Amino acid sequence: WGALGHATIAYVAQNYVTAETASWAQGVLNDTSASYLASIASFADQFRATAAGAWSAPLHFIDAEDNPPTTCNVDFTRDCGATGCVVSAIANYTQRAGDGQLTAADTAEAVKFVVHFVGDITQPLHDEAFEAGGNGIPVHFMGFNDNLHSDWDTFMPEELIGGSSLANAQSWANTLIAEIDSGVFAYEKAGWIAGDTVGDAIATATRWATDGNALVCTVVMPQGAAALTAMPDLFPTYYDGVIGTIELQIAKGGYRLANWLNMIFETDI
Ligand code: DCM
Ligand code: DCM
Ligand code: DCM
Ligand code: ZN
Ligand code: ZN
Repeated sequence: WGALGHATIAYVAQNYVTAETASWAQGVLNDTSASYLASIASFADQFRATAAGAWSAPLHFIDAEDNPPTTCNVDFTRDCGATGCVVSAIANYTQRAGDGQLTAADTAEAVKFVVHFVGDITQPLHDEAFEAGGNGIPVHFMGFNDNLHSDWDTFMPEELIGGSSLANAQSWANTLIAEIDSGVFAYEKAGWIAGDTVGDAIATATRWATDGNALVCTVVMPQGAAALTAMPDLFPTYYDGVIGTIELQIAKGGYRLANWLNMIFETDI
């Protein structure tokens, strides 16, 4: 996701963490403001763009070597790669965030990575190898020549919300929180976190990746990539068909992140 998606996931999570988890995270991040998670939600994207952080680029995704739209699946052993992936990164930084023996700087870094990667794993194209997660699929959106990945990460969410500021993210988060509490997500939210355990983070995050990856076949490119490249513009027909899934995945990421942070704080890993 782009900056808007990550900050929105963070604000949703801030709403569902316990008071104890919030105090712990605010202490670790040395930030007691109302944006203590949202402010650091895109740190990993800024870090990855630096020479010192280039090693972390593969940690934002898992390249599932499946065959969409015919077949979608994730196999951790097959797909994670020698340099790591979003699943192994979530496991590593979950352990480090809860370790209790690391320096303050290393603990803060671990929490920042967890906040970002639990978000990225709900973006379906971050769970797909085909054309580098859609970066190699040229499309048109709102008159721009884009790639499909950037439209899912950034431009379709920004079209929905109208900007990418923290205020935009807080506003979107408030909408999603209402849907989670008593709206369209009220009955399915329990399924978003069912079985999640910090004691087996690889299995949990592989399940999250499998959930996102399935949407590549069913929602992102059900007729294949060539059909999307051939469209004069993804707006409005394709956009209208997928924007509800984008909202679902952002809400899911935030709700999961809150539960995950609560478990990191409460559990000896
Ligand atoms: N991006 C963004 N917001 C914009 C335009 C671009 O966040 N308005 C970029 C930042 C990242 C990319 O989108 O480089 C998404 O990165 P990815 O999801 O890593 O981790
Ligand atoms: N990305 C991905 N899968 C890949 C390669 C990249 O999901 N196999 C993501 C990471 C960023 C975006 O695509 O969100 C752009 O990556 P890059 O800047 O590395 O092209
Ligand atoms: N952009 C894009 N696709 C969109 C919207 C914007 O590729 N649907 C690009 C064009 C610019 C950058 O994002 O390179 C910033 O655009 P703007 O100044 O319109 O926000
Ligand atoms: Zn991305
Ligand atoms: Zn990322």
